[in-house]
Amino acid sequence: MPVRVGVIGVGVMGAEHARLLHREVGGSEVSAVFDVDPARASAVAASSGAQVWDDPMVLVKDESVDAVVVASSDPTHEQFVLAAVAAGKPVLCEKPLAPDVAGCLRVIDAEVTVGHRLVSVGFMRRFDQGYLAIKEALVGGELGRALMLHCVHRNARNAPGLETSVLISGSAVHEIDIARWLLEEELVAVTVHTPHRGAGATGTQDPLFLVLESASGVLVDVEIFANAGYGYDVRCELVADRGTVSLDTPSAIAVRVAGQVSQGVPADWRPRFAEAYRRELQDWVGCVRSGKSSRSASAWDGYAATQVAQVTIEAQVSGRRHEVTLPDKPALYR
Ligand code: ISE
Repeated sequence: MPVRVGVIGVGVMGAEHARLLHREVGGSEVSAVFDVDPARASAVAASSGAQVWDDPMVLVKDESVDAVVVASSDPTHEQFVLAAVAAGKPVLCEKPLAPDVAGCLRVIDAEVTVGHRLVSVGFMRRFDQGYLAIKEALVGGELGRALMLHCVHRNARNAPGLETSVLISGSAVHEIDIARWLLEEELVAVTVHTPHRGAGATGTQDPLFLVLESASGVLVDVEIFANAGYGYDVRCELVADRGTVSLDTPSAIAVRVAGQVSQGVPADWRPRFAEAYRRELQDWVGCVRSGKSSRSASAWDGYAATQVAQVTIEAQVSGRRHEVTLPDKPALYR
């Protein structure tokens, strides 16, 4: 029997998750859809054969729903994740788990009370082949000890008037999570530097340059540039004491004509990480069926990412180095 998934929130990401679950992920079907925009819900339901619900809290509990994807607006994530946990149903929540630390901790408390993992958080880069290859190279030992991680995260254009804090909580949060995942340790301090504003900054401090410190002393620098203009460009280089491994923007083709070579640059994250999203959903559905824990980020990872992002936002305002303190990790997440 396929896993019957209810999707809450079918904007850009939710609609894509519904499409993938319906057409490309094996062992799943979309049985229920909710969105604050009934027309959007109806369109996605029609294309995936799902039922439209007008109350997401009822959707979560209904017997026609085995598992839940939460892709609604960030501030609503906590309530829907808590409802899924209360119903004993696996839930994959788009990042962030919650925009605030308190909300993340409430989810952790609820999951610890249940006593087993139900919550996965959609940091899809953990399923990107490039990042998986970097992790494999590091774990393999040939490179030696990690010293630094250089990250570039550029969007072509972001919403005008974007709050500077969203560069951190909405974008750099991916580097915060992937650094923790690659290095397998927590981040304990952060300093934010502010270069000249880019032409497209429109009032936002854009770009930003973050320097994060891991518990063992690895330095992670992140250039976050929301209005780079030319395209979506995510890069990562791990520098270790015997070598480096780096991820550049994968390009399917290079065009050579009239003495020039050109390669396309993705327009945004969706084409760049399309395969990672598919693999993330396939892993999650597989784990829902088998009962095994997903390789996705856990509620603890979601909390840690939000906690570091919040401290980074404070560091951006103060211009000083800020330390990150986390409580002991509950046994459920060790
Ligand atoms: C967006 O919200 C995402 O989550 C993308 O993965 C990220 O690359 C982009 O910068 C964010 O705006």
